[in-house]
Amino acid sequence: MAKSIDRVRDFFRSNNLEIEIHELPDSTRTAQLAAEAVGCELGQIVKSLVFVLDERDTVLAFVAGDRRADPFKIARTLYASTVRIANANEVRTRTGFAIGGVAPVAHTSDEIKAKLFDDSLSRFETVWAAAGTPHSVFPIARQTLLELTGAQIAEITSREEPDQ
Ligand code: 5CA
Repeated sequence: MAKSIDRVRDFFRSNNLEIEIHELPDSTRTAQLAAEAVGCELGQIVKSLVFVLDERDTVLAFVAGDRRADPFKIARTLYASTVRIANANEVRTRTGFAIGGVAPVAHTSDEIKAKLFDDSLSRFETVWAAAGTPHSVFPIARQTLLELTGAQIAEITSREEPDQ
């Protein structure tokens, strides 16, 4: 399998997108570290979080770095009974990326049931997301990311206690 960062790079190339991946000496494995590494607001970092719906389906939630994804709101949005965060192994098998480097695009599985886009990201014109490793991120117009992922905008977060 291609190195995970190469999958992201190839994805941009095949979609004719001139997006520069920033490979950083410092870790970007959490939103806080990523914001510090690139010098942007915490909220501009998009976390690509993996959830398991009804113990079966995969859902990706793109969440602002200063917000906490709320599984109850995700369940409500998707009319699901149960929603839980995926464990490390599930994240890897369902996206092809490891925790800390999950990109919002170029997943190895096309069996992702739904993609949700935190409505609070509308605060930012440009956002940053992981490029497949815990040392790489890329900037992208929020609207471009929304269109590329085909995600649905929804109110799925709460303000307090952001995820890592
Ligand atoms: N590269 C950064 C900024 S884009 C990044 O990937 N951030 S993240 O938030 O998307 O990835 C870390 C997230 O992984 C945490 O918010 C948390 O939801 C999840 N996570 C961390 N450890 C675990 C774990 N042991 N099991 C399940 N999820 C975890």
